[in-house]
Amino acid sequence: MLDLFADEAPWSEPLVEGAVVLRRWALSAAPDLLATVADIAAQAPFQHRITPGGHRMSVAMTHCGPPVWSLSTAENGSAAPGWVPVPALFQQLARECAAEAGFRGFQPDTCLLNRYEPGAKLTLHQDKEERDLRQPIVSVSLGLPAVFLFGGFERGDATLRVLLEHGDVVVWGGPARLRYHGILPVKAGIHPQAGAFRYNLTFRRAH
Ligand code: MD3
Ligand code: FE
Repeated sequence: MLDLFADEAPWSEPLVEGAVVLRRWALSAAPDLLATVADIAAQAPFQHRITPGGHRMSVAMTHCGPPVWSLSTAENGSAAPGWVPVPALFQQLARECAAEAGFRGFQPDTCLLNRYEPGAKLTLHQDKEERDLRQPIVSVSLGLPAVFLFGGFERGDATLRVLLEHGDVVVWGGPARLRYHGILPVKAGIHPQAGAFRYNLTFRRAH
């Protein structure tokens, strides 16, 4: 396929106040990132979690670093059984991207890895489990493309649609941090590096 963007340098697109899309910023690191994802998944397999309402999530998840949702069980920074530390490559990419978006000194301590198979989606939600909501979240999309929904501060607010593709990075901070957001069902396809999946890595300072 002729890819008109193959030789293009990364560029950035402001989304709303506090959020910026860094297009293709993770493109050159993508093969290493995907190898690292496979490595993490070999130790901490992707799982479909059951929601509090009893539904199996279509997105499969794993993580490195202490998980956001078990603040009470994440102890003292040493790698307890069940999670692996955030790899240096992840740390560095997250730090660079945050700095590019104006968040200097970002040091994520956890990374949530989401894996989408065709049809998988994430309904509108807010991320507010992290202890310090002044810290941004850096998200890296790999593999199949997906339509990201960006809403307001109430579930029913109008949403903006943004296509996120392989290598795209989004930094969410400041007033954007508490906006509702989600992912529309991923369309079937085969990505040359990621196969039949979309992956999303979110770097967070959770603790
Ligand atoms: C906007 N993941 O893991 S990443 C999530 O593509 C999540 O897998 C989506 O939403 C995905 O919680 C979207 C983009 C993202 C992540 C966190 C945000 C957008 C955000 C927090 C606040 C506002
Ligand atoms: Fe989220």
